[in-house]
Amino acid sequence: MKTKTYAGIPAEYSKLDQSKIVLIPVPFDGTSTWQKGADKGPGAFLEASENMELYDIETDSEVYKQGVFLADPVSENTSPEAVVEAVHQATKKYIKKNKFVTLFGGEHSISIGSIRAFNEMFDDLTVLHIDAHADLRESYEGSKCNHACAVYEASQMTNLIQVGIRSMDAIEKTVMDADKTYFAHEMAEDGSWMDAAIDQMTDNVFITFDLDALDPSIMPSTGTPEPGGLLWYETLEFLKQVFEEKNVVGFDIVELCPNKHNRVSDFLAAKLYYKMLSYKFQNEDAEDDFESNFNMATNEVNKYSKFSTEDDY
Ligand SMILES: [Mn+2]
Repeated sequence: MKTKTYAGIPAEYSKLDQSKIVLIPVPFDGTSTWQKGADKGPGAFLEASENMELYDIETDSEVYKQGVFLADPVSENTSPEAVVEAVHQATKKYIKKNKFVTLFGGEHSISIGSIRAFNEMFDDLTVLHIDAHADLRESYEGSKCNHACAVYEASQMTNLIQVGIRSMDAIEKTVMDADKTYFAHEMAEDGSWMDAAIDQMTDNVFITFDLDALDPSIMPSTGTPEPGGLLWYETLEFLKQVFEEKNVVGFDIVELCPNKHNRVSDFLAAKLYYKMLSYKFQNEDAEDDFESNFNMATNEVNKYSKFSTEDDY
């Protein structure tokens, strides 16, 4: 990858020690069922990021001054299981360094590793899953680490809230929590879904954002596009509200499948990532230390049980 610093930011804002934010690229595309190319996602995203203004009008901030460390890409690609484990370890390593950890994929199976790390390190984790697809299969084509299984583990071990869903197999209904699922056709008719979804979240929230949640008219470059998706400003309105009301502990963005003849999706992904950082840090002084609330005491224990106070936020 050509990029030396994220978005070409000055070196003084890109060193690990001084950075509050870590970005882990995961260029993996091993289990896509139809169109390959998500392995090219991080490169296209980083290139677009270098050609983007770094002042955010809406928040009147320059979030890169909080420091963004561009980690080495997770280069493991021998098997989906090995990639998930490599992502899990890399994510955990930087959480323990008291960083705000973000990842850019790659296909959605990488999120199994990132979610596992966040769930081990943070108490009572909500996973906010924004996607066109339910991704709730326990296994698919012989693997539990297929992109079609991205949030099955999260459904069993975390407070999973699904937003934007408009494509699934009937079998996934047996796993899905209907009360915590916001289908696209319902969201299109009734704007109350934003408040309703936020009310169901615990304080610690990890966001896994599959770009195909967005409408293909604004995000054509994705492996499995579905009509009827989220538009730009409603997406930002929702995200902004989540960042304001909850403690977002990290996020990943996945499934950018770049098309060299049409770069608009790369730029959307770059802007979305930067917006999410801007919302996270808009009230933070760049001089102040970042204080992650990860729980060192629980991180060596695999938390196999979903916490039981789920109706009590
Ligand atoms: Mn999807």
